[in-house]
Amino acid sequence: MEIGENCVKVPHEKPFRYEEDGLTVTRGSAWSGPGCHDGCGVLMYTDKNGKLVRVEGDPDNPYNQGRLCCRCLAVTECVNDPNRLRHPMKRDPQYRGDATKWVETTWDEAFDTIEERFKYYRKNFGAESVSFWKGTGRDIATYISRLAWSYGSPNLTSGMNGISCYLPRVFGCQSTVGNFYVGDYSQQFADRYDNPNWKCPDIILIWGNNPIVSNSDGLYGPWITDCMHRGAELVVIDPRLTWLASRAKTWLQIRPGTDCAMALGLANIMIQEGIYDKDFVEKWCYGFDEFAERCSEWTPEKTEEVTWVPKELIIKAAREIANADGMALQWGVSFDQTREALPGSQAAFSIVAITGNLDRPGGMIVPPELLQYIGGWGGEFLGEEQHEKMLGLQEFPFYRSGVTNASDQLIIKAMEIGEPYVQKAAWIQTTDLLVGCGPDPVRAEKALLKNELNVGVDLYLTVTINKVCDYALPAATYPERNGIRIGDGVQRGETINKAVDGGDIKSDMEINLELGRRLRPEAWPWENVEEMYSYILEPTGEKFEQLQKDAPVYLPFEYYKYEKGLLRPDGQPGFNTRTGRVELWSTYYASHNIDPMPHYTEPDMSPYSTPDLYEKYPLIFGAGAREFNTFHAENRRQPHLRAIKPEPEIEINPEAAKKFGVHNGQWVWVESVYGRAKRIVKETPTIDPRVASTSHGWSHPEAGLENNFDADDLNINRLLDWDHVGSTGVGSNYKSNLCRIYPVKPGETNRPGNVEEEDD
Ligand SMILES: Nc1nc2c(c(=O)[nH]1)N[C@H]1C(S)=C(S)[C@@H](COP(=O)(O)OP(=O)(O)OC[C@H]3O[C@@H](n4cnc5c(=O)[nH]c(N)nc54)[C@H](O)[C@@H]3O)O[C@H]1N2
Ligand SMILES: Nc1nc2c(c(=O)[nH]1)N[C@H]1C(S)=C(S)[C@@H](COP(=O)(O)OP(=O)(O)OC[C@H]3O[C@@H](n4cnc5c(=O)[nH]c(N)nc54)[C@H](O)[C@@H]3O)O[C@H]1N2
Ligand code: SF4
Ligand SMILES: [Mo]
Repeated sequence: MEIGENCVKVPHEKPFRYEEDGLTVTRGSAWSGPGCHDGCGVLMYTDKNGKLVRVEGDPDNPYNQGRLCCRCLAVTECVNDPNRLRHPMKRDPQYRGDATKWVETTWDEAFDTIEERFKYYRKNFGAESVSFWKGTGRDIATYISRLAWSYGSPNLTSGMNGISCYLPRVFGCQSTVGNFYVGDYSQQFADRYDNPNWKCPDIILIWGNNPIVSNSDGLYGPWITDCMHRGAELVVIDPRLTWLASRAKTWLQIRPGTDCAMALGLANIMIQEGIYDKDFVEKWCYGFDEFAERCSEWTPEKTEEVTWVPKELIIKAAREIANADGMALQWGVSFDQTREALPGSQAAFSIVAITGNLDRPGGMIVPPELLQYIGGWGGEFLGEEQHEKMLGLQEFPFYRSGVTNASDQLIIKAMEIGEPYVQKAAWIQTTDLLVGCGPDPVRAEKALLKNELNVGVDLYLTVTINKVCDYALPAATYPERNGIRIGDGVQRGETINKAVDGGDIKSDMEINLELGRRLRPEAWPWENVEEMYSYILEPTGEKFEQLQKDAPVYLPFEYYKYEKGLLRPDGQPGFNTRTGRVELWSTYYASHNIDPMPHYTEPDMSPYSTPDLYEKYPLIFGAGAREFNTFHAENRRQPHLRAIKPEPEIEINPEAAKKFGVHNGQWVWVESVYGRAKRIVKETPTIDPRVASTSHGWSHPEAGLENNFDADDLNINRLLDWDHVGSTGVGSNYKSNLCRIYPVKPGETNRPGNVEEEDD
């Protein structure tokens, strides 16, 4: 489609770069780094010396309407940070772990060596001997996938056991309706809340998500409060009393990891009371009777027993959701971070279906996609033979259903034992794997150390790079580079516009283009990244340089696509499934030998699945609830952000504090069967006495890289393990494990050489 033809361009009074009060202003959007998935409209102010002096929200950008959260407001503290990695660095592999042994090198030397080594491994051991780690990936993921696949390696991975971010929800949704749907907050319209076709949701069901804090998956959190101002009410399902939960009509304080049971229980009430959308179900749903039968065992009593939520509240919530004239499901990573993540996501999405909230104003919508590179870019270069070697494909047949990530668990194992084939090198780009991304960092570190060559690409010399890498390549922040926005429900065309010259650094895209060109020239035919962006934008008819001026550009949008034949490739009315209907009984899951309907499974560790363990570790803990000021392992060294929350806390009920003999403000060890990490007790009366919650990604940069920023002591992922994933290879438990708590004694540490290490 031509941009311009039926598209809405937001009018700009000024060009994308202009002068104001002695400063240069560059209009653009914010993507990583530092980390975020959102892409809010920004105005970047640079002074005469080219230094970034402040960043403001662009009031003309409909996405954020002039607002910014603290991480963008403080981005100057990252861009101008003297501690940034400013030149390519290398270190002799025999000194891995020694922060004093890094020496500066040139880009040419780094590229030459990496090219030579990667070609050598490909020739002698197969390209599958090199793994590519991308963490949350951001818009960089697209280019990492092309690098891995064009090189010939199928072992591209996130570093999150069981690919437990986003993907399980996407599958849960697609298994039912064939597309990925998001809540309708008017984000697809350039005139936003004023658009006459839009309707505010009556109810926003915030489930395992904290959008005000996390702005996750293409949603800008303040849209929720915008909708509340316009009459939307909230039902929140969360073990914690979040800011939004405290303003909800109904808050279901759920036992972590039991969301699937809750979904089946809610659906059962709607079905028993006949308050589901009978018309929609009759016309459009497949397998309703079987689904109703499956739900029937989930009486309010049983649902209460499993989820720990009083049945009266569950019934109240079911009625509120079912009776809403427009309900948006705002769900989060908690669904992905349970072991059996697929049925849980499927169950939750079934509620959207039986309440008829698909493709309607104020319900759930299929956002128009400018560019579809969400599953990766460049798969055609991998070839069938190499794809067959992707780790996970043999063990988890579900991976054949279009899963583009290899199993990180199995890559770690291959590094350890050389089976089913050897591992020689790792490319670690935009992830601090050993500080908060993957579980069990001790094991991951040992495995990575077996590789001959590890390369890290980051804004900083991170703990991961210091512990295991031989090269560190400095990447650019968003004010220092050009880019285009891809992925995450993009309903608009945006560019990232360079405002600052970062010196001897390169953008991730430049790095990947250069290395890609050396390793597989035909996959990277572009002279520069701007040419590459224009190539990607070809289907839209817009060139990068033009989009810079025009952005944001909004695509046309329609509701009720399923009635108009706009969802299916064959142009017929209906949903994009085999039956053309919403499949409450999923033919897609059935064809992959998965139970076609959702069923509940207890978490790996729980008071009921492991009662003996529960006696020793009598607290359920969730690791990783997001905080405003930090993005995973990032932002700990930006003074204004750190000041918001200087230290890692664990929220426990005062009753639990008493039971464990600890008190508010005290440093404690939080320990599971796998390991322990330090936290400060935050007595929180609103949390269940049997449940604890903490954030992840913690380090103390002030402790110095020679001490690995204290990450050995602070990384909560030491309490998690690589072994347990869902039966499909998708999903793992980050948010429902068992722990105990005890005070830290003076001098106690997890640093190598201590007791815990020797026990390993
Ligand atoms: N316990 C626990 N662990 C979790 C989670 C949880 O909830 N609980 N969540 C999981 C989830 S959902 C995710 S997605 C992962 C995320 O895990 P990661 O992807 O590792 O997340 P970050 O710490 O944001 O990013 C890591 C590194 O990227 C660098 N970086 C930032 N921007 C850029 C850039 O533009 N270019 C480059 N090259 N580097 C950049 C940062 O400096 C940082 O060192 O963590 C997972 N780990
Ligand atoms: N500031 C900030 N923003 C971020 C990130 C960040 O690190 N910092 N990370 C980004 C990434 S990669 C992701 S994936 C998203 C994730 O964004 P969210 O989905 O919002 O992630 P969380 O804060 O981990 O979890 C949301 C809520 O789920 C609750 N919860 C925990 N366990 C359960 C459970 O078993 N059931 C239910 N129903 N609720 C539960 C937690 O208490 C929390 O309030 O955020 C993105 N945005
Ligand atoms: S959500 Fe916050 S950090 Fe992310 S782009 Fe918007 S303002 Fe920046
Ligand atoms: Mo994530």
